[in-house]
Amino acid sequence: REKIGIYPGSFDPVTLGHLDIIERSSRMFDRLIVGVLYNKSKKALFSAEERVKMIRSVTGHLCNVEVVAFEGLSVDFARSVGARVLVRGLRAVTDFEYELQMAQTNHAMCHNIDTIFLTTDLKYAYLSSSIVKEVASFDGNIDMFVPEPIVPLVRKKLEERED
Ligand code: COD
Repeated sequence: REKIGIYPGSFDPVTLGHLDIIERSSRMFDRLIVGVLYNKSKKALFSAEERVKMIRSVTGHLCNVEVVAFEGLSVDFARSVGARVLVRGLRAVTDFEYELQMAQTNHAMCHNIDTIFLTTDLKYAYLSSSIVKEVASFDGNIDMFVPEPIVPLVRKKLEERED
């Protein structure tokens, strides 16, 4: 039986911290499916399709990684692709409470799905998609936060929004 894991998230946009979790967790499964949540609110900067494309463009070197958009509960998404493990990243204690609650809710809804947590690489411990958007919106340099091909896309998107 194939070992399939899912890594669900917003990835608005994908950061080097996310990419590190994708690379490391892809080695633990036969297939890792990155699940991009469709606009849970209309607040996302990038559409789900754009986010999927961006993640694909930076994971081409990982041949067991697939990227798809999903709607609804992540446990339903996991079931639909035959995954029993949900991967999440932990940065600091501030992530912990929310992550624990979500993992427990997911487990209560679906007993045969477990969540595993990978601790962030220290280099990326402070990084989040919101920080990237914040810095970029003030014209700050985001080169050290997101994979190289993502930098101009974030700039362009923010410029379009200002118009
Ligand atoms: N280093 C390591 N890990 C990181 C870093 C970093 N620098 N930055 C982020 N991460 C981790 C996050 O901790 C998270 O685990 C993952 O990467 C994705 O992060 P985000 O911020 O892109 O995604 P989230 O946290 O907004 O994703 C939330 C979900 C979409 C997974 C969640 O809302 C969800 O499952 N929604 C669907 C409805 C549902 O099932 N809800 C849960 C039951 S109530």
